[in-house]
Amino acid sequence: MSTRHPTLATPFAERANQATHPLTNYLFRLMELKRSNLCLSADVQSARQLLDLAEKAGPAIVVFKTHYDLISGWDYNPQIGTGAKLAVLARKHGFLIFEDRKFVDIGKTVQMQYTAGTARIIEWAHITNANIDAGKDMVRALAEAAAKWKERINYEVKTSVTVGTPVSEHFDDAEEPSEDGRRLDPREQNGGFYRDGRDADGRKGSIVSITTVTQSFEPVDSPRLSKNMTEGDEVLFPGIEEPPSDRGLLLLAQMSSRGCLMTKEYTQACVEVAREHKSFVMGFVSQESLNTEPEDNFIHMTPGCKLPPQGEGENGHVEGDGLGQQYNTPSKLINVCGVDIVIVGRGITTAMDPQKEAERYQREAWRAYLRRVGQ
Ligand code: 6AU
Repeated sequence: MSTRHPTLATPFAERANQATHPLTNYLFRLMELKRSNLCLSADVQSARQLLDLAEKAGPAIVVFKTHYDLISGWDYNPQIGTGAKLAVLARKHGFLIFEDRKFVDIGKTVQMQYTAGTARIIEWAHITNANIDAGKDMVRALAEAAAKWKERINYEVKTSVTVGTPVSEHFDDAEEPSEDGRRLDPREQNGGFYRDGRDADGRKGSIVSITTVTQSFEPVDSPRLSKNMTEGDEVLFPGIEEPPSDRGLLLLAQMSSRGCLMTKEYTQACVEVAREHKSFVMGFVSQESLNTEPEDNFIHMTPGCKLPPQGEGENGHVEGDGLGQQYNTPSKLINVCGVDIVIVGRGITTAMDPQKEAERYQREAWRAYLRRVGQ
């Protein structure tokens, strides 16, 4: 760990002013406002449990971390699905969404995994992360995808509908992909009927008109994640504006697991890549602060965090999980190792009362931060 890098003694409010990434600036201000440097790792089984946890723990946290691929019943609908619902809760309680996707592949593949496919991570996750074993071009590829997406999101799809009488050449049997690339059931394009006018049961239907949908892009100002969701969508966490539409990346620089194969050279390469992509890379998932150059102001988020059971004192020993995970207390990680945000999963999710436990972690982690900056 760097010895007393200036960021270790600098309050988050000041680091916000120095931040080059708009989302890092926002996150530091949110942390001061909520007096929280806690990220909840919501590794639960179902989408219902996930949303319930976000609703309950939302007030205590600043980042909500997901692994969308371990959630059963994840609804991929971009407007009303799980990501969009999470975005509504993020607006209401004031937290950022971090999809812990750990991208690692060639540039083109990670671009597609990030922006397209089933989950369309970029649509609902403010932050994601990457393992840079595949090389630094992958980070550039993700940065370019995020920049392109941001450019596009500032234009809202305007839909206009016209109705007319069908002509025979409209009824060709080839399936066409929808706007989002999905193969459409021919009935989806034809009001519930197959193209020869039969419905699914083989009955003839009579077609009196055909609807044409035209889409164009118009500029919009709002950076909100999900533009089409209305129910409860207007509730905005007080005291701060909506987060910017910029996306952020954390580099997986060190891991909490026993026997981790990431070398010092790998970690150093992460730091160098981060410095090259300051407008996209916010910082690191790491076990210690990696800020060493005077102008470094990266944010550090750290998993492998647990408090000893109540009554054992904040520095008591915490056992690993028997599957390689190792734990440290918030006090050690924040004060000694110099990290900014602790990532807590099972310490909260398996508690009898996850809401109260999240509040206890929030208090402990914030107290450790205040001690570190001498407040
Ligand atoms: O608190 P836990 O042990 O229940 O959960 C820790 C969470 C899990 C891991 O996938 C993740 O943190 N994690 C990561 C991340 C965030 O990338 C890196 C790491 O080194 N260790 C780790 O546990 O969702």
